[in-house]
Amino acid sequence: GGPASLSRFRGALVAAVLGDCVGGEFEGAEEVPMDRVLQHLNGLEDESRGDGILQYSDDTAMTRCVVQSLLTRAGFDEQDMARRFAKEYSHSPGRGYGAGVIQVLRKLASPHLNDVFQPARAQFSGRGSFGNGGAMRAAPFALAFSNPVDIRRYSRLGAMLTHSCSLGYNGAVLQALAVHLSLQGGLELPHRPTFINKLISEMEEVEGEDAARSDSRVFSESEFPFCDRLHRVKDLMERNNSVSIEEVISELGNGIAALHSVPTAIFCVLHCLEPREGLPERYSGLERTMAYSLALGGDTDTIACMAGAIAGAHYGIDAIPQIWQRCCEGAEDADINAERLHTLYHQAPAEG
Ligand code: F2R
Ligand code: MG
Ligand code: MG
Repeated sequence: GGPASLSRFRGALVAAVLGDCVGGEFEGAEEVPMDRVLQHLNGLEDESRGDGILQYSDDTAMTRCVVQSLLTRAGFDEQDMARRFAKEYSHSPGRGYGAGVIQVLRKLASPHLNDVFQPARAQFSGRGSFGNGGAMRAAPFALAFSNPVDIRRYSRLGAMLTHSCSLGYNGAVLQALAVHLSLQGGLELPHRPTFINKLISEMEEVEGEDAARSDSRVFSESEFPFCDRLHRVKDLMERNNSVSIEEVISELGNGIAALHSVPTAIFCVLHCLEPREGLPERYSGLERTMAYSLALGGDTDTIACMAGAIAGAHYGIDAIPQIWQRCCEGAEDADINAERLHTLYHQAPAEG
Protein backbone atom coordinates (compact mmCIF):
# COMPACT_ATOMS: atom_id res chain seq x y z
CA GLY A 1 0.00 0.00 0.00
CA GLY A 2 0.89 3.67 -0.34
CA PRO A 3 1.99 5.97 2.50
CA ALA A 4 -0.10 5.55 5.67
CA SER A 5 -2.18 2.75 4.10
CA LEU A 6 -4.19 0.40 6.30
CA SER A 7 -1.84 -2.46 5.39
CA ARG A 8 1.10 -0.52 6.87
CA PHE A 9 -0.78 0.20 10.12
CA ARG A 10 -1.67 -3.48 10.47
CA GLY A 11 1.86 -4.53 9.61
CA ALA A 12 3.37 -2.22 12.24
CA LEU A 13 1.16 -3.23 15.15
CA VAL A 14 1.02 -6.96 14.36
CA ALA A 15 4.77 -7.32 13.68
CA ALA A 16 5.54 -5.56 16.98
CA VAL A 17 3.50 -8.20 18.84
CA LEU A 18 5.19 -10.98 16.87
CA GLY A 19 8.65 -9.64 17.68
CA ASP A 20 7.80 -9.64 21.37
CA CYS A 21 6.23 -13.14 21.37
CA VAL A 22 8.82 -14.77 19.14
CA GLY A 23 11.76 -12.92 20.69
CA GLY A 24 10.83 -13.93 24.23
CA GLU A 25 12.45 -17.32 23.65
CA PHE A 26 15.94 -15.77 23.56
CA GLU A 27 15.67 -12.73 25.87
CA GLY A 28 18.82 -12.50 27.96
CA ALA A 29 20.76 -15.10 25.94
CA GLU A 30 24.34 -14.04 25.27
CA GLU A 31 24.86 -15.95 22.05
CA VAL A 32 22.09 -17.11 19.75
CA PRO A 33 23.33 -19.07 16.72
CA MET A 34 21.27 -18.37 13.60
CA ASP A 35 20.54 -22.12 13.35
CA ARG A 36 18.65 -21.95 16.63
CA VAL A 37 16.70 -18.88 15.49
CA LEU A 38 15.68 -20.58 12.25
CA GLN A 39 14.72 -23.72 14.12
CA HIS A 40 12.53 -21.63 16.43
CA LEU A 41 10.88 -19.81 13.52
CA ASN A 42 10.45 -23.01 11.47
CA GLY A 43 8.79 -24.54 14.51
CA LEU A 44 6.04 -21.90 14.27
CA GLU A 45 5.12 -23.32 10.87
CA ASP A 46 4.57 -26.79 12.30
CA GLU A 47 0.82 -26.90 12.89
CA SER A 48 1.18 -29.93 15.16
CA ARG A 49 3.73 -28.36 17.50
CA GLY A 50 2.80 -28.84 21.10
CA ASP A 51 4.06 -25.51 22.48
CA GLY A 52 0.69 -23.75 22.26
CA ILE A 53 0.40 -20.00 21.83
CA LEU A 54 3.47 -17.83 22.43
CA GLN A 55 2.63 -15.38 25.21
CA TYR A 56 3.35 -11.68 24.90
CA SER A 57 5.38 -9.86 27.55
CA ASP A 58 5.47 -6.35 29.07
CA ASP A 59 6.35 -4.86 25.66
CA THR A 60 2.95 -5.77 24.23
CA ALA A 61 1.06 -5.41 27.51
CA MET A 62 2.12 -1.74 27.73
CA THR A 63 1.69 -1.11 23.98
CA ARG A 64 -1.90 -2.32 24.29
CA CYS A 65 -2.45 0.23 27.10
CA VAL A 66 -1.04 3.02 24.91
CA VAL A 67 -3.26 1.97 22.01
CA GLN A 68 -6.42 1.73 24.13
CA SER A 69 -5.73 5.08 25.75
CA LEU A 70 -5.06 6.90 22.47
CA LEU A 71 -8.20 5.38 20.93
CA THR A 72 -10.51 5.94 23.90
CA ARG A 73 -9.37 9.52 24.52
CA ALA A 74 -8.89 10.26 20.79
CA GLY A 75 -5.49 11.68 21.68
CA PHE A 76 -2.98 11.77 24.54
CA ASP A 77 -4.26 11.84 28.12
CA GLU A 78 -1.54 11.17 30.69
CA GLN A 79 -3.96 10.36 33.53
CA ASP A 80 -5.79 7.78 31.48
CA MET A 81 -2.60 6.19 30.13
CA ALA A 82 -1.02 6.01 33.59
CA ARG A 83 -4.16 4.39 35.01
CA ARG A 84 -4.13 1.77 32.27
CA PHE A 85 -0.45 0.92 32.89
CA ALA A 86 -1.11 0.48 36.61
CA LYS A 87 -4.25 -1.60 36.07
CA GLU A 88 -2.60 -3.84 33.49
CA TYR A 89 0.33 -4.48 35.84
CA SER A 90 -1.89 -5.27 38.80
CA HIS A 91 -3.92 -7.76 36.70
CA SER A 92 -0.90 -9.46 35.08
CA PRO A 93 2.30 -8.73 37.02
CA GLY A 94 4.10 -11.77 35.57
CA ARG A 95 4.75 -10.41 32.08
CA GLY A 96 8.50 -9.91 32.66
CA TYR A 97 8.58 -6.20 33.55
CA GLY A 98 11.87 -4.41 34.25
CA ALA A 99 13.02 -4.61 37.87
CA GLY A 100 12.78 -0.84 38.43
CA VAL A 101 9.59 0.05 36.58
CA ILE A 102 7.51 -2.19 38.83
CA GLN A 103 7.84 0.42 41.60
CA VAL A 104 6.50 3.12 39.29
CA LEU A 105 3.57 0.96 38.23
CA ARG A 106 2.67 0.27 41.87
CA LYS A 107 2.76 3.97 42.74
CA LEU A 108 0.67 4.85 39.67
CA ALA A 109 -2.10 2.66 41.10
CA SER A 110 -2.54 5.02 44.07
CA PRO A 111 -5.84 6.99 43.94
CA HIS A 112 -4.10 9.83 45.86
CA LEU A 113 -1.48 10.52 43.19
CA ASN A 114 -1.84 13.99 41.67
CA ASP A 115 1.25 14.20 39.46
CA VAL A 116 1.43 11.04 37.35
CA PHE A 117 4.98 11.87 36.24
CA GLN A 118 6.30 12.01 39.81
CA PRO A 119 6.90 8.25 40.43
CA ALA A 120 9.09 8.03 37.32
CA ARG A 121 11.13 11.04 38.47
CA ALA A 122 11.89 9.30 41.78
CA GLN A 123 13.51 6.28 40.07
CA PHE A 124 17.21 5.51 40.44
CA SER A 125 17.89 8.18 43.09
CA GLY A 126 16.15 10.85 41.03
CA ARG A 127 18.07 10.19 37.80
CA GLY A 128 15.16 8.35 36.21
CA SER A 129 15.24 5.16 34.13
CA PHE A 130 17.24 4.90 30.92
CA GLY A 131 15.66 1.50 30.13
CA ASN A 132 13.95 0.79 26.82
CA GLY A 133 10.49 0.39 28.37
CA GLY A 134 9.32 3.73 26.94
CA ALA A 135 10.64 2.91 23.46
CA MET A 136 9.19 -0.61 23.32
CA ARG A 137 5.65 0.84 23.52
CA ALA A 138 6.21 3.96 21.36
CA ALA A 139 4.97 2.74 17.95
CA PRO A 140 1.27 3.63 18.50
CA PHE A 141 2.16 7.34 18.77
CA ALA A 142 3.23 7.21 15.11
CA LEU A 143 -0.04 5.48 14.26
CA ALA A 144 -2.26 7.99 16.06
CA PHE A 145 -0.61 11.28 15.03
CA SER A 146 0.48 12.31 11.55
CA ASN A 147 2.42 15.43 12.48
CA PRO A 148 6.05 14.81 13.58
CA VAL A 149 5.78 17.62 16.16
CA ASP A 150 2.88 15.78 17.85
CA ILE A 151 4.68 12.45 17.55
CA ARG A 152 7.75 13.88 19.28
CA ARG A 153 5.73 15.59 21.98
CA TYR A 154 3.41 12.72 22.89
CA SER A 155 5.85 9.83 22.54
CA ARG A 156 8.10 11.71 24.94
CA LEU A 157 5.32 12.37 27.46
CA GLY A 158 4.02 8.79 27.14
CA ALA A 159 7.48 7.46 27.94
CA MET A 160 7.98 9.93 30.80
CA LEU A 161 5.18 8.24 32.74
CA THR A 162 7.81 5.59 33.59
CA HIS A 163 11.13 6.89 32.21
CA SER A 164 12.15 10.41 33.24
CA CYS A 165 15.78 10.17 32.05
CA SER A 166 16.25 11.60 28.54
CA LEU A 167 18.32 8.52 27.64
CA GLY A 168 15.08 6.59 28.18
CA TYR A 169 12.39 8.89 26.76
CA ASN A 170 14.43 10.06 23.78
CA GLY A 171 14.70 6.40 22.77
CA ALA A 172 10.90 6.40 22.60
CA VAL A 173 10.94 9.56 20.47
CA LEU A 174 13.46 7.98 18.08
CA GLN A 175 11.45 4.76 17.82
CA ALA A 176 8.19 6.64 17.14
CA LEU A 177 9.87 8.80 14.48
CA ALA A 178 11.34 5.72 12.79
CA VAL A 179 7.88 4.11 12.61
CA HIS A 180 6.45 7.40 11.31
CA LEU A 181 9.01 7.69 8.50
CA SER A 182 8.55 4.05 7.54
CA LEU A 183 4.77 4.47 7.50
CA GLN A 184 5.19 7.42 5.14
CA GLY A 185 7.16 5.27 2.68
CA GLY A 186 10.57 6.44 3.89
CA LEU A 187 12.09 2.99 3.33
CA GLU A 188 10.88 2.74 -0.28
CA LEU A 189 13.79 2.76 -2.72
CA PRO A 190 13.76 6.41 -3.81
CA HIS A 191 13.67 7.68 -0.19
CA ARG A 192 15.77 4.94 1.43
CA PRO A 193 19.15 6.73 1.26
CA THR A 194 17.80 9.68 3.27
CA PHE A 195 15.96 7.66 5.95
CA ILE A 196 18.78 7.66 8.49
CA ASN A 197 19.77 11.28 7.75
CA LYS A 198 16.21 12.42 8.47
CA LEU A 199 16.28 10.61 11.82
CA ILE A 200 19.65 12.17 12.64
CA SER A 201 18.45 15.68 11.91
CA GLU A 202 15.27 15.17 13.99
CA MET A 203 17.33 13.78 16.87
CA GLU A 204 19.82 16.66 16.69
CA GLU A 205 16.95 18.95 17.66
CA VAL A 206 15.60 16.54 20.27
CA GLU A 207 19.01 16.00 21.89
CA GLY A 208 19.87 19.68 21.79
CA GLU A 209 17.53 20.31 24.73
CA ASP A 210 19.06 21.19 28.10
CA ALA A 211 17.72 18.10 29.93
CA ALA A 212 19.29 15.79 27.35
CA ARG A 213 22.64 17.59 27.49
CA SER A 214 22.65 17.37 31.28
CA ASP A 215 21.71 13.64 31.38
CA SER A 216 24.43 12.87 28.84
CA ARG A 217 26.97 14.48 31.18
CA VAL A 218 25.63 12.61 34.25
CA PHE A 219 25.96 9.27 32.46
CA SER A 220 29.27 10.18 30.76
CA GLU A 221 27.78 9.80 27.32
CA SER A 222 28.70 11.96 24.33
CA GLU A 223 26.79 15.22 23.82
CA PHE A 224 24.32 13.71 21.29
CA PRO A 225 24.25 10.01 22.21
CA PHE A 226 21.38 8.85 19.98
CA CYS A 227 22.73 10.85 17.02
CA ASP A 228 26.14 9.25 17.54
CA ARG A 229 24.60 5.79 17.46
CA LEU A 230 22.66 6.67 14.31
CA HIS A 231 25.94 7.72 12.67
CA ARG A 232 27.32 4.31 13.64
CA VAL A 233 24.27 2.69 12.01
CA LYS A 234 25.10 4.64 8.86
CA ASP A 235 28.75 3.56 8.94
CA LEU A 236 27.77 -0.09 9.39
CA MET A 237 25.28 0.18 6.51
CA GLU A 238 27.96 1.54 4.23
CA ARG A 239 30.01 -1.61 4.92
CA ASN A 240 27.11 -3.66 3.63
CA ASN A 241 27.58 -7.45 3.78
CA SER A 242 30.86 -7.38 5.65
CA VAL A 243 29.36 -6.61 9.07
CA SER A 244 29.40 -9.43 11.63
CA ILE A 245 26.84 -9.86 14.40
CA GLU A 246 29.64 -9.37 16.96
CA GLU A 247 30.48 -5.97 15.44
CA VAL A 248 26.84 -4.89 15.49
CA ILE A 249 26.63 -5.81 19.17
CA SER A 250 29.87 -4.04 20.00
CA GLU A 251 29.05 -0.88 18.00
CA LEU A 252 25.34 -0.55 18.83
CA GLY A 253 24.59 -2.91 21.73
CA ASN A 254 21.79 -5.39 22.38
CA GLY A 255 20.93 -4.46 25.96
CA ILE A 256 18.03 -3.20 28.04
CA ALA A 257 19.02 0.51 27.81
CA ALA A 258 17.16 2.48 25.13
CA LEU A 259 20.50 3.73 23.83
CA HIS A 260 21.70 0.14 23.37
CA SER A 261 18.61 -1.15 21.64
CA VAL A 262 16.63 1.45 19.64
CA PRO A 263 19.43 2.26 17.13
CA THR A 264 20.11 -1.51 17.00
CA ALA A 265 16.48 -2.19 16.02
CA ILE A 266 16.72 0.47 13.30
CA PHE A 267 19.90 -1.18 12.01
CA CYS A 268 18.18 -4.60 11.90
CA VAL A 269 15.46 -3.18 9.64
CA LEU A 270 17.88 -1.39 7.29
CA HIS A 271 20.27 -4.34 7.09
CA CYS A 272 17.47 -6.78 6.21
CA LEU A 273 15.95 -4.70 3.42
CA GLU A 274 18.06 -6.92 1.13
CA PRO A 275 18.68 -10.67 1.16
CA ARG A 276 21.52 -11.60 3.52
CA GLU A 277 23.89 -14.53 3.74
CA GLY A 278 22.78 -17.03 6.36
CA LEU A 279 19.09 -16.13 6.04
CA PRO A 280 16.74 -18.29 3.94
CA GLU A 281 16.19 -16.97 0.40
CA ARG A 282 12.47 -17.70 0.71
CA TYR A 283 12.16 -15.23 3.61
CA SER A 284 10.44 -11.88 3.08
CA GLY A 285 12.22 -8.76 4.33
CA LEU A 286 10.05 -8.82 7.43
CA GLU A 287 10.94 -12.43 8.21
CA ARG A 288 14.62 -11.58 7.72
CA THR A 289 14.28 -8.65 10.14
CA MET A 290 12.75 -10.89 12.80
CA ALA A 291 15.36 -13.62 12.41
CA TYR A 292 18.26 -11.17 12.43
CA SER A 293 16.96 -9.32 15.53
CA LEU A 294 16.75 -12.61 17.43
CA ALA A 295 20.24 -13.70 16.38
CA LEU A 296 21.72 -10.63 18.12
CA GLY A 297 20.78 -12.10 21.50
CA GLY A 298 20.41 -9.84 24.55
CA ASP A 299 17.10 -7.99 24.75
CA THR A 300 15.62 -9.96 21.86
CA ASP A 301 11.92 -9.55 22.58
CA THR A 302 12.25 -5.77 22.74
CA ILE A 303 14.64 -5.34 19.80
CA ALA A 304 12.44 -7.62 17.64
CA CYS A 305 9.31 -5.78 18.84
CA MET A 306 10.74 -2.37 17.88
CA ALA A 307 12.29 -3.61 14.61
CA GLY A 308 8.99 -5.37 13.88
CA ALA A 309 7.02 -2.13 14.20
CA ILE A 310 9.34 -0.24 11.84
CA ALA A 311 9.58 -3.12 9.34
CA GLY A 312 5.85 -3.86 9.52
CA ALA A 313 5.08 -0.22 8.69
CA HIS A 314 7.22 -0.65 5.56
CA TYR A 315 6.25 -4.10 4.27
CA GLY A 316 2.61 -4.13 5.40
CA ILE A 317 0.48 -6.96 6.76
CA ASP A 318 0.83 -9.26 3.73
CA ALA A 319 4.54 -9.78 4.43
CA ILE A 320 3.76 -11.41 7.79
CA PRO A 321 3.19 -15.18 7.59
CA GLN A 322 -0.34 -15.94 8.76
CA ILE A 323 0.89 -18.97 10.62
CA TRP A 324 3.13 -16.70 12.74
CA GLN A 325 0.15 -14.50 13.50
CA ARG A 326 -1.89 -17.49 14.64
CA CYS A 327 0.87 -18.54 17.08
CA CYS A 328 1.11 -15.25 18.94
CA GLU A 329 -1.12 -14.04 21.74
CA GLY A 330 -2.50 -10.59 21.01
CA ALA A 331 -1.80 -10.59 17.25
CA GLU A 332 -5.49 -10.64 16.36
CA ASP A 333 -6.28 -7.77 18.75
CA ALA A 334 -3.38 -5.79 17.30
CA ASP A 335 -4.81 -6.22 13.83
CA ILE A 336 -8.23 -4.94 14.93
CA ASN A 337 -6.69 -2.01 16.81
CA ALA A 338 -4.53 -1.08 13.82
CA GLU A 339 -7.69 -0.49 11.81
CA ARG A 340 -9.09 1.77 14.56
CA LEU A 341 -5.83 3.72 14.73
CA HIS A 342 -5.86 4.08 10.95
CA THR A 343 -9.30 5.70 11.20
CA LEU A 344 -8.18 8.00 14.04
CA TYR A 345 -5.01 9.00 12.16
CA HIS A 346 -6.89 9.98 9.04
CA GLN A 347 -9.46 11.92 11.07
CA ALA A 348 -6.74 14.02 12.70
CA PRO A 349 -6.17 17.54 11.35
CA ALA A 350 -3.76 17.55 8.39
CA GLU A 351 -0.14 18.56 8.92
CA GLY A 352 0.19 22.31 8.91
N1 F2R B 1 12.86 -7.02 32.31
C1 F2R B 1 12.99 -7.61 31.24
N2 F2R B 1 13.76 -8.72 31.16
C2 F2R B 1 14.44 -9.26 32.29
C3 F2R B 1 14.01 -10.69 32.51
C4 F2R B 1 12.53 -10.83 32.65
C5 F2R B 1 12.24 -12.27 32.94
N3 F2R B 1 11.70 -12.90 31.77
C6 F2R B 1 11.28 -12.36 34.10
O1 F2R B 1 10.10 -12.66 33.89
O2 F2R B 1 11.74 -12.13 35.22
N4 F2R B 1 12.37 -7.23 30.10
C7 F2R B 1 11.57 -6.08 30.00
O3 F2R B 1 12.30 -4.99 30.57
C8 F2R B 1 12.80 -4.12 29.54
C9 F2R B 1 12.17 -2.78 29.72
O4 F2R B 1 12.53 -2.34 30.98
P1 F2R B 1 12.04 -0.92 31.53
O5 F2R B 1 10.57 -0.83 31.40
O6 F2R B 1 12.83 0.12 30.90
O7 F2R B 1 12.38 -1.10 33.06
P2 F2R B 1 13.35 -0.32 34.09
O8 F2R B 1 13.31 -1.10 35.33
O9 F2R B 1 12.95 1.11 34.17
O10 F2R B 1 14.80 -0.38 33.41
C10 F2R B 1 15.38 -1.61 33.10
C11 F2R B 1 16.68 -1.80 33.85
O11 F2R B 1 17.68 -0.91 33.37
C12 F2R B 1 18.55 -0.54 34.45
N5 F2R B 1 18.45 0.94 34.62
C13 F2R B 1 17.57 1.77 34.05
N6 F2R B 1 17.80 3.04 34.42
C14 F2R B 1 18.85 3.02 35.24
C15 F2R B 1 19.57 4.04 35.95
N7 F2R B 1 19.25 5.36 35.88
N8 F2R B 1 20.62 3.65 36.71
C16 F2R B 1 20.96 2.33 36.81
N9 F2R B 1 20.32 1.33 36.16
C17 F2R B 1 19.28 1.67 35.39
C18 F2R B 1 18.06 -1.28 35.68
O12 F2R B 1 18.74 -2.49 35.77
C19 F2R B 1 16.59 -1.51 35.34
O13 F2R B 1 15.99 -2.56 36.04
C20 F2R B 1 12.46 -4.77 28.24
O14 F2R B 1 13.53 -5.57 27.81
C21 F2R B 1 11.29 -5.64 28.57
O15 F2R B 1 11.19 -6.74 27.69
MG1 MG C 1 9.48 -7.96 27.45
MG1 MG D 1 12.95 -7.14 26.56
